[in-house]
Amino acid sequence: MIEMSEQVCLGERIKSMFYHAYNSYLDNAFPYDELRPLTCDGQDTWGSFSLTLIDALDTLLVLGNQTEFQRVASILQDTVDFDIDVNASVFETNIRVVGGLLSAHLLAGRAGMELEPGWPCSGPLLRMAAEAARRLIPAFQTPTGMPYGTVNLLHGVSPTETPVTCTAGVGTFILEFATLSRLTGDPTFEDVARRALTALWKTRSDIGLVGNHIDVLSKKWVAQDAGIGAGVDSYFEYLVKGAILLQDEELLNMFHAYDAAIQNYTRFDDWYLWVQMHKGTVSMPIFQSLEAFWPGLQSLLGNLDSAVRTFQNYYSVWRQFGGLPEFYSIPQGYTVDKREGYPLRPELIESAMYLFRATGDHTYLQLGLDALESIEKVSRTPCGYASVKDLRDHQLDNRMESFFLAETIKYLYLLFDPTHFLHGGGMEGDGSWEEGGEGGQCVLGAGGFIFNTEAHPLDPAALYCCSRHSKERQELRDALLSLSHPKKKAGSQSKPADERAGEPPQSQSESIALKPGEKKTLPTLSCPVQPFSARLSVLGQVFSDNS
Ligand code: DMJ
Repeated sequence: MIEMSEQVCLGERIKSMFYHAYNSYLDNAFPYDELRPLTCDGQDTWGSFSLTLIDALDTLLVLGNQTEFQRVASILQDTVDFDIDVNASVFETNIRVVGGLLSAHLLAGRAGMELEPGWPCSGPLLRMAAEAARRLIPAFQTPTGMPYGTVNLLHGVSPTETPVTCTAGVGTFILEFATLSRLTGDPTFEDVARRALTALWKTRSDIGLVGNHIDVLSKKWVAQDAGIGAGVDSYFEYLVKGAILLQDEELLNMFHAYDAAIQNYTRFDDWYLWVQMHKGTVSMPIFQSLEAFWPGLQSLLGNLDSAVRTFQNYYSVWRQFGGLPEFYSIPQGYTVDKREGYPLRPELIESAMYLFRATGDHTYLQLGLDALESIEKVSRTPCGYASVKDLRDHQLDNRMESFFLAETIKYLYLLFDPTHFLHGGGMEGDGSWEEGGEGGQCVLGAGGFIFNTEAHPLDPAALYCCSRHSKERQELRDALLSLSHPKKKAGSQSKPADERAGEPPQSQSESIALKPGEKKTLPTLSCPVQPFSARLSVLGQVFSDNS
């Protein structure tokens, strides 16, 4: 049992871990992407956009530091430029940069920032997120709609770019891209993400599984290992979280179909193995540290028993090594050659957070305490926290990935703070909701928060509110157009989505056709009131009617 007073102290320790790493990054590595914690300098890794600062921005607010959040948000607006000749990973830029900027934009109200009229449907951080995402759109212009893995932010896709990419690299866009579309009113982003998802869904095997790497031009599976870990993981995560964020039953149905095949072919004693996607025969009997997000995802779906048992398996590996090795051979009960490292990944802590929220069982706090102690003991350097190259002898690597501050620290902190506003559950009047939108008609945070795969929280209420504003504006526009051009069909002035790509989104705060001083009255938003049939989305957790 970890008492409340101890949980509060642990929260303070986690904060000081954050500032040790964050201040070292600012002092020694900014404006590079990442800190090198052994040589105490910086390097560009996934691009050249001060990645750690973007990724860590919302963590500042999670830890309660409004002033630093405001300062950094303004530095980023002044210094980050996406108009650069850099080859960037489409996946990583989306989850870390677009996701980080979107959540910072959505949290800007709570951070006490000066908000422009119309926020959260407009704002400088939202425009930055849209600008970053727009640079990724050329990657989606393939015959299948599945994106290339890499794009040059200035020139688009190189003619020599490989068409082979991983499954997660195709199916991990719907959260950020639908958020962008629904906040800005520009459908391009959500359209390309959905097209990629539909194309991927159609490539599943006869037994209902997807492989690991696919050719986005020919739709041929190049690596045919099916599993829930590296190369695939966040595809499944986004089907579930996309279903919750967007109240989209089709995405949930896709996940359930995959899950039936996953349970049937890959699950053994609550471990998940890798199997051949067409035959279902075991190809690799290993557990990968990236798979540790799965119990958390299961808990969102209400599959608690299964989640608890799988978590116990993974926690036993953590206890064996004081961290999760990248690969672990299940039959041998040991690490796999050349995969003995632990780059300070968040996944097991993330699952612990969801499972503690769902069960209140202190086993999950104990994992948090174990993680905190081993990271302090093994990884702390005078200049930050270093990835573990080998968990057997605790050799270190000169790298601190940006997800350490975006995810690992954030989930650890949230695990020990069960009343944090990001867990949702606020009661009206307790100050945990805020207003936004024109005339304060959006009640933000009322529907809980959905974390993207880089732990950046997104607010379903903001999406709902802005897309409703946008729809109402469109209806008004159509009505006015049909008055001035009675023969033109309503809506016919809108360009198709592909023609709109590259144009700036229409501002949601722009006032159209209202007389001076006139204000359109909108009903107050609480949260989506008509979820899809027979399922309820409550505070980010989906339960069956009979659960
Ligand atoms: C993060 O960038 C994301 O969580 C991603 O989905 C998987 N890899 C890292 C963390 O391990």
